[in-house]
Parts: sequence; C-alpha cells; structure tokens
Amino acid sequence: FQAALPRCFGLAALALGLATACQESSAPPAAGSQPLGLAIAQTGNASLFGQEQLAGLQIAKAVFERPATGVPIDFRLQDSGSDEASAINAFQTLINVNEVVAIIGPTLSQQAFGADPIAERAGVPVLAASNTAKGIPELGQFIVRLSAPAAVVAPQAIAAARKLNPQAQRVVVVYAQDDAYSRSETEVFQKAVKDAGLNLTLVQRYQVSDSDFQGLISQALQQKPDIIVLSSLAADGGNLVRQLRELGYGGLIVGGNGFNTPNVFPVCQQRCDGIIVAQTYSPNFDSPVNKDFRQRYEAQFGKQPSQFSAQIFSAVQVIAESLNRVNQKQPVVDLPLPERRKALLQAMLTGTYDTPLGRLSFTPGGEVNQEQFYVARIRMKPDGQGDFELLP
Ligand code: 1QQ
Repeated sequence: FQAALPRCFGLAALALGLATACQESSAPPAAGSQPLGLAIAQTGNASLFGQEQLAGLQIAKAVFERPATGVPIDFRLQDSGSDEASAINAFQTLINVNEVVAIIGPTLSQQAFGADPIAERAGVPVLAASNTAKGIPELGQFIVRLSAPAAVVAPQAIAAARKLNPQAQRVVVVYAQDDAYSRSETEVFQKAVKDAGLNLTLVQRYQVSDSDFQGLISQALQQKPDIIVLSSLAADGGNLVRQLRELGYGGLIVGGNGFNTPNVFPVCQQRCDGIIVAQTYSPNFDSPVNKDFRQRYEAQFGKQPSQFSAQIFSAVQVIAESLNRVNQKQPVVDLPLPERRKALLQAMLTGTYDTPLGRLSFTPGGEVNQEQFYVARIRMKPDGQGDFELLP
C-alpha cells in the first residue's frame, strides 16, 4: 500500500526539468526506511522559493534515499502552498496519513506560525529550513530551525552597504506588513540602521499582493534616500526594485532574505543589478561536503546552488545523521513512532553537522548555531542572466 501512494514531485518539479523524480519515487521505499515529511511551496507566490528548495531536495534524495550505510529515508513531499491554510493541510497529511518521523518546512515564516503548532501538539519534530522570523524555535519544544534568523544575518547587509557608500546617511525602509518574515526582518534592519548612526527617514508598508508601488516610491524618493532597504518576498520585492529604478532611484538597494533566489532575476531583470543581500550560504564555501553538494547540483541543473537549495539539503542531512545516531543505540524500527520522534528530536538538538552551509549545531531551545555568513551583490549580465557576486 505504501508504495502505491503518490510520491511524484509534482508540476513545479517537472517544470524545472526534474523529470526523473517520479520514476525514482515509484520504486518501493528501501527496507527500514523512515518517512520524512517535506512541506514545500509548489504553488502560489512562495513557489519562487519552493522551486529552489525542490532542486536541493533532488540532490538530498540522491544522497540519503538509499545510502550505503545508515537509515534510508522515504521522502514524503506535500505542497504547502503559500498561505497558512495550505501549510496546515500539508502538515496534517504528513502527520496523520504519512506518519512521518519529522517535517522539514514550511517555506514561509508566515506559514510556520500557523502550521508548526500542529506538529508541536502531535509531538512531531519540525526542522525549519527557510524561516527567519523572530520566534520560530519558541513555537514549541519540537520546533528547531536550521535557517539563521534575520537578527544575525540582515545587519551584515547594512554594514556592506555602508562600505560601498561611506557617505550614505539617509535611509528609507520598506516592508510587507502582511508577512511575518518581512515584519520581523524590518525590525532588525531598522535597528541596524540606527545602530550604525544612519538617519532612518521613513518606514513604509505595503501588502505582499501589491504590484503597483508608484505612490510608495514617490513618497520614498521625496526623502532623497542614499539607501533603500526592502524586506520583501520575491515577486513583490522584484517589482519594487524594478519600479524604483524606473522612477529614477539611483542609490543603493539592500534586499532581505526574499532576494536570495535567482527567481527574482526575471522580475526586475537588468534592474536587479546591484541589489545587496546577506546570505547564509556560499557556493564557494571550501569544504569537501560543499564541493560534493555543489558538483552534484551543477551536474543536475547546470548552475550553482542557491541558499534555499543548500538549506534544504542541509536540513535533510541533519535528519539523516540524527536518525543514524538514534539507530546506533537501538534500531529505530524497534521504537514506537512517538518515541522514535522524541529520540530523533533529542539527537537533532545534541549533534553537530558538517553541512554545505558549514558547521551547524543547535541550542537546547532549537535555534541554529551557524558560524559564517556572506554578503552578495546581484550582478545582471546583458543576456538577462544574473549572479550573486560575493562582496569582500
Ligand atoms: C521567511 C523567509 C522567506 C524569505 C523564506 C522564503 O525568510 O519566511 O522566514
């Protein structure tokens, strides 16, 4: 019965050229494999991040589905859509139908605040791979995050902007008021701006679904800003950048975590050029684990992995290695599911992991300890291709 469950990777995966996903998944799971839930946005605006996550997942599947040693993983993917209701549905299916040992996801913090309490009540560990808002690990004992919070990442982009323009003084900050990540990150940016002695002249709000920013931008430009800071998701953020440049803004643009996907490039095209964005991953990170990940990714997709792909891969790695450590003490299959989930959680929280993101560990409260961050500048080429160029 298990093998008959649909485990294809869906339309988003097929659009990415991941045609092999369904063939691979139609094989029955390896003996003793543990069902791992993935709640990833395949539909709606967050699928701009979800596509990158699916790509990272493909590489994780190749490594962890049938490992030479250790516990095999049976990947259970659910579309968590782009809103809270869809994420809650995905979690309920993963918990009640697929009886997963843990869930990686959902894509957005906004969704995590709705869905994570469901897993917490069911005693199912959640590993957040892309939730950066304040308060995610605090949602419960079973909630752990691998995505470094805005509080430690975002200020680095302000520091980089000041280096690029030491004369800069006047800053306008913009954020999506109906998105939890944007609200949380803008607090961090605003504090970083003030701490740097810059002049925060205006704070502006909009809705994620907005696409016409002319009014907002004309008010912003009246402030004669040297730096504009955007806490946005990918589509709204890309549109904001495009319209800022079209309306004549020539100063620096700092983007938040929502700009960490190449899927922004088609939205603002040439006008994406120059956006400054702090990152938790660099494809150039020099370690055997990252080299292997990057090579596999490049062989499959013909481009460098992005942060969201690396975070999903690393999240699967954390679960796989934790399951292995549980399994060394006692075969996981002998543990009843509630105990298996608890043992997995304990193992996750007490391990250290050599991932493509670098060395990771977690606090007892489930917050990630990550050592290294980066700041990149988006560079657009005349042919419309773009790149994240690391700043020194
Ligand atoms: C969050 C984010 C988004 C930009 C992830 C895709 O950081 O929702 O927390």
